[in-house]
Amino acid sequence: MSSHVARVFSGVQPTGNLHLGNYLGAIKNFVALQDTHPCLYCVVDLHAITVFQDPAELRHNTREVAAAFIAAGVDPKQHIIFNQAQVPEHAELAWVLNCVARMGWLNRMTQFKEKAGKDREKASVGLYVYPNLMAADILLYRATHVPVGEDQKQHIELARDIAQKFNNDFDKPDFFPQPEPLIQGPATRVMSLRDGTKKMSKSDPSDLARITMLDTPDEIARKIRKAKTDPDALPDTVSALDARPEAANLLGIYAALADRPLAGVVDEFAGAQFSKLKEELAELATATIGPIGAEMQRLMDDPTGVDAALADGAARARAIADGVMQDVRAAVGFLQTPAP
Ligand code: AQP
Repeated sequence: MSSHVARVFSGVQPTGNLHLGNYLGAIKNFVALQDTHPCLYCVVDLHAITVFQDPAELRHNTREVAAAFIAAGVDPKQHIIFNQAQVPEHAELAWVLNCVARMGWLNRMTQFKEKAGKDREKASVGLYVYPNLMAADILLYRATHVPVGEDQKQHIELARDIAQKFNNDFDKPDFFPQPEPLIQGPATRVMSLRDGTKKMSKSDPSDLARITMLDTPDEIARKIRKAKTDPDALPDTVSALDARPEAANLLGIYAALADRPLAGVVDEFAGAQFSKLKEELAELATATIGPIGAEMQRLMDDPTGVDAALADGAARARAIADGVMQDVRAAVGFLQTPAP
């Protein structure tokens, strides 16, 4: 039995084009967890620079992700929202964990292989050790639960392995908890609207592939209208969706936005044409995402409120991180001079 108190941590990169996949896979679940857990939600700017970011855009995108957290319903007073660079202990713990994690473990990470592509020699060293920084983000707060989309499962498993090796290496069996991924809801892997076999992603060259949190109602409706389909009517069982990626994606998005189980949504649209589903999905998406985008826009018009929430959150995050980092330094054997 772990003696650690339950605590939630998760992060989103400020790399622009925040989309429906980020919302349904992560941010919507952040909001739900606030009722049951103390939560820290981080704009992970240190992760973003593993691929070059224009500095002015990085500042803008950092505020935009924080605005998305708040607009979606995260309460920055009851919980903590902050950007990673304001808490330098993330980088400090990441260094220690670089020395705990093994090369062989990182070599298995599929996200690095996908993001580095064929030209692996030209990828930044940061992109390669990204999962160690992610483990540091979580363990710095001894977080026990991490709400993420399906694509992050392998990184959380690595964080568990790193936590366990640290505990074993330094003979402190309960030093770090084993963080649990929370991959929840009917849309844990939202797919591209142009290709139901590809993940919806910020970097897809086609803007039609994703619905962004700042799309206007007209843009949302247009993208759903143009979404790829297949020629058949919608199926009447969930298992039939295995062979129907585009139907699976649109029905999954509908279920997640409506907060309903997928089976009920499949029943409702069984035998209908895609056009009916698209019409109702456009209406639902506009009603649910539209107000969040409008509130994000309002917060971004004068970002002083967002900046204040991030500064206040960083100070409170740092108070937790400082205590854990002192324990880490002591465990590793770093000499610490007490403050005068
Ligand atoms: N398509 C998705 N479906 C469900 N969840 C998703 N997430 C990302 N894409 C989907 C979840 O969103 C959270 C924040 O992700 P991130 O900021 O780390 O961004 P990312 O994974 O780099 O986003 P993209 O869109 O996948 O970017 P690129 O274009 O770089 O590949 C995470 O919890 C993630 O699981």
